[in-house]
Amino acid sequence: MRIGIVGFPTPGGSGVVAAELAAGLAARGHAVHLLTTGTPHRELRAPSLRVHVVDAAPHPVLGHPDVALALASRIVDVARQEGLEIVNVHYAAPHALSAFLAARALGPSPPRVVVSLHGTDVTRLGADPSYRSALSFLICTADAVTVPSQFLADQARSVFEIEGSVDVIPNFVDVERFRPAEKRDIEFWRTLFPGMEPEAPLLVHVSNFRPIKRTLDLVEVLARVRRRLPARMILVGDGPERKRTEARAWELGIADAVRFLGTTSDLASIVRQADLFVVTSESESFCLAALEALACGVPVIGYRVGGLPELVTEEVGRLVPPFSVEALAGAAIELLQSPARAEMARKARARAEAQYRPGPALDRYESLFRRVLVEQEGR
Ligand code: GMT
Repeated sequence: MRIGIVGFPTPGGSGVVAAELAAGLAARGHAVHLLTTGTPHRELRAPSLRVHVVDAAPHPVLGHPDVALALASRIVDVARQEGLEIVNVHYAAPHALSAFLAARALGPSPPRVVVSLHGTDVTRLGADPSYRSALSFLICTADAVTVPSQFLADQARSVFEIEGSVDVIPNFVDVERFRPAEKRDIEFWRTLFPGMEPEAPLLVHVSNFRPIKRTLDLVEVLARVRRRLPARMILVGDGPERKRTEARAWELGIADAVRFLGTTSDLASIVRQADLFVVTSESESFCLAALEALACGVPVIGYRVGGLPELVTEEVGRLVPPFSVEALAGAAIELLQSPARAEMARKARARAEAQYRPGPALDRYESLFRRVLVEQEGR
C-alpha cells in the first residue's frame, strides 16, 4: 500500500505511535511517507521510510503558523506525487482537518482517511464546545477511526456521536529496546544521588508535565514513601508543571531525593533501572509510558482512571482510587517491601511481550487500511 502517516514530532505518545507505525509498515515493504512538523523524536529504524518535515514556523504575513493549512498542502503534494491510497492521521487536531481538506482538494478519487484518536483530542478538545462540532464532523466523515483502548472508544462514541465502527488498536512497544536491566547500575544512580544506599528503592515517572499528569502528586507520594523507606525518584520529561513540581519538592524537604532529567532520548536505560513506575494522571487513554515500563519489567502504580485498568492489571501493578496520594504512597510502600515484586516484574515483562509487541498492532493497522480500500472499491 502507499500510505501517508501524519503525527506530531514531539515525545508524546501519539507522535511515538505514528512514527513507530510508519517505520514498522515501511519495514514490511509498504511505501510509507511520514508527514510531521519537526524531526521525529525517536530514532526510526526503517531506511525506506520517507519523512516529510512540514514548515510550521510563523508565517511573516500571518504572524503565526497555520499548521493545518501547511500540512494539508503537503498531504496534497505528496499524495499527487506518490499516489497515496491512505492518509492516517494521529491526533484529531489539527491533523484530521488537514486530511479532510487534502482529500477534498484531491478530487474524485482521494486517499482514504483514517483518524487515530489518542486521548485529550477526545476527552479535552471533544468536551470543549468551542471545538466539538467541527471535530465531530471531521471524525464522523473519516473512512475509519482508531483508538488505543475500550475506554477511549466509549468516550469517542459518546462525545462525537460516532455511529460507525471504532477500531481499538492498543499502543505497542519495541520489546527489544525496552527490556529489563540485567542488574542494577548503582554507579548510574550514584551520579544522580551521590552516596545513595545500594538497596534504596527507585521510582521513575515519565511525562510531558501537563496539568493532566498531576505531577505535584508525584512529590507528595515520594514524601510519604520516604517516611518509611529511603526512596529516590527520577522524573523524565518537560512541560508547564515542571517548575511547580520542583518547587513543591523543595517545600516538602525532599529535593535531594528527586532529580528532574528533562527530555531524554535514552528513556529505556533509565526506566529499566527503576523498582516502580509511577503515573499520577487525571486521565490516560492508554499510557504508552506505562507500557514501556512494563516491557522493562517495572511494575506500575497509578490512579484507576481512563484506560489504565485495561493495561495495568493486579498482576503487574496497583491502581488506587483517584486522586488519593495516601493510597498511592501506600501501594508504593507495600510493593517496594513485598517479596512478590520480583514475580510482578517478571509478569510485567511477560504481559508486554505477549500482548503489546509491534507485530500484532501493525497487522491490525494493515488489515484496517486494506478494509477501507476494499470498501472504497465497493462504492
Ligand atoms: O499523554 C499525553 O499528554 C500525550 C498524548 C499524546 O497525544 O501524544 O498521549 C496520548 O496518546 C498516547 C498514545 O496513544 C496514550 O498512550 C496516552 O495515554 C494519551 N494521553 C492521554 O490520554 C492523556
